Amino acid sequence: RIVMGPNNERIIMSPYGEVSYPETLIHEFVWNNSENYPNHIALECGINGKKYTFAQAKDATSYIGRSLRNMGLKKGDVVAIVAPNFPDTILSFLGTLSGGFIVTTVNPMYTVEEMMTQLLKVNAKAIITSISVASTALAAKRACLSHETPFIVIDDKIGSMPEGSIPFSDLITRGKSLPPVNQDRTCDDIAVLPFSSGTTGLPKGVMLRHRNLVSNIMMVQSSIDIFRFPTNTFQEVIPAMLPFFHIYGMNAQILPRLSFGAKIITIPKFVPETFIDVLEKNKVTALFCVPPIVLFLTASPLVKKHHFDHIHLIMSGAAPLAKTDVDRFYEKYNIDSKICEFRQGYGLTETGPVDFIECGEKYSSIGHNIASCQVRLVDITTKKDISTNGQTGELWVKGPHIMKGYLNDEDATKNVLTEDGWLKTGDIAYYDEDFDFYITDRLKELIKVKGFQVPPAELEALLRTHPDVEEAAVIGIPHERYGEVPKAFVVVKESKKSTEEDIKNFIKGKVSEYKQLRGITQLLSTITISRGF
Ligand code: 4UU
Repeated sequence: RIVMGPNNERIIMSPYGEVSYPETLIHEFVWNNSENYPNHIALECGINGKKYTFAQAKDATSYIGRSLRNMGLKKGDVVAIVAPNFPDTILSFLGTLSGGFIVTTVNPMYTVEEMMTQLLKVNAKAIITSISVASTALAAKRACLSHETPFIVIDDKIGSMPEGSIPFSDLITRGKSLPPVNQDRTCDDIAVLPFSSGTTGLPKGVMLRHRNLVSNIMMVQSSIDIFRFPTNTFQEVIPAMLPFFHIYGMNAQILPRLSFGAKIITIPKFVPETFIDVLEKNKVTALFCVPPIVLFLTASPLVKKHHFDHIHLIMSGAAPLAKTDVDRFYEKYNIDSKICEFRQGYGLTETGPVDFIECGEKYSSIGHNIASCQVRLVDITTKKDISTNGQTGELWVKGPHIMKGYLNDEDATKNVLTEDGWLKTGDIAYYDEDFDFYITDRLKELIKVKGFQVPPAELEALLRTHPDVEEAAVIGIPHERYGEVPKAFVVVKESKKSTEEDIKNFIKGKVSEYKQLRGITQLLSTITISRGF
């Protein structure tokens, strides 16, 4: 399993070997097998029931691409998608790619300020949003983009279309009569720019190529042989409540499962009653969760044993899974762990995202590195590779799935990506005698609330804009349900009287709900830094 590299690196190879993947653009890859089941449902809205078959969805994406070209967008332009999970959100993503453009996925929970930051960083040339978030997206657009920027709105039936917007459905109907777009791109072109703060600083655009997305899907597929292909009588049915804007929802759940013929039932927001309703009305076969949802499955009185009757897989990722929650799950529902299996995935936005998947019953482990994912563990003080099991080091990964770099940020790219292609994850890990890996800590500056990224640097920078604040530092503290929550340490300027409440409220309007400070400790005197020990 260990291969020595040219500079004495100890490279831990995947037990699953090397993967081969097609040289296909991601939006074409997704429909690769769809001729075998054109009339199966591909996408269905869990709220309003709107659905598309594979044949309809595939055609729609092509029409969307044509319409966007017809609006004057040019190859390589960036389109921002700011929408919760709806069938049309996923079609807009694939349609944008088929038009030859790049997508940036924006968190629909963002405030106007947060959206503006992302729209400006990527120089967005069009926005696709949905009625429920259109007012925020429109305010962001007006504040930072040109008046002519197309503003396209998905009708989610939650209100009325804002004036001057282009109905998303028009893209599909009008595109039919337009000429097809020449697919003159390679797999090394950028497909998507999801945002991540990486190991330090503010959120940055992660440049993921078509190759990164396609290879990662195949890397997972050839490592865990668990999903079932569609037949005349069977189809995987998967509720999609993890947001599509985040890499987990996008390329570890929705796109891969669609590629292999699953029916995706979109859920725009994780509301327990909505989720249970979807479980009641459908023969759901697999669940993709973050640890707070696993906790919900074990603890909520709404969840019943029969909801798992057809489920063969529960996947967790994006934050550490508690073994006690998995044990409690099996105990409570008395379900065979060989029939309904728990799996834990580990990965990062920067790696498209999956690097590890646990395939046995070591529920606190992230398991082995998946096919074609090479791994190193580097001692954080000596910078030498760890040579025995049980010792911790920083986890480095390499493979066809690693990002190209951060958009317009060479320094940040150099900090995490070595010249020979290793990505420093900023996570601390060790492996056991079976080469199963365990994440123990985080070296990087990142807080994860319910699996979502909260960059401390963003909150610190905001706190420093408060007129009474001299200095601020933000850390993550453990939280029973959310995993972690941000807490600030603040030095208030002499003679200023701001209270904790004032500072909390100051932050409140400026960042999304999940980034809100859950605690503030005021340091009343300034910190003195002693020198000359
Ligand atoms: C401990 O959260 C993600 C990606 C999630 C993912 C990946 C593969 C989910 C399912 C799957 O199969 O990406 P980011 O960029 O938002 O956050 C990355 C960081 C990691 O560096 C690590 O600190 O999130 C943390 N993380 C985990 N920590 C991700 N997965 C895990 C995990 N255990 N299983």
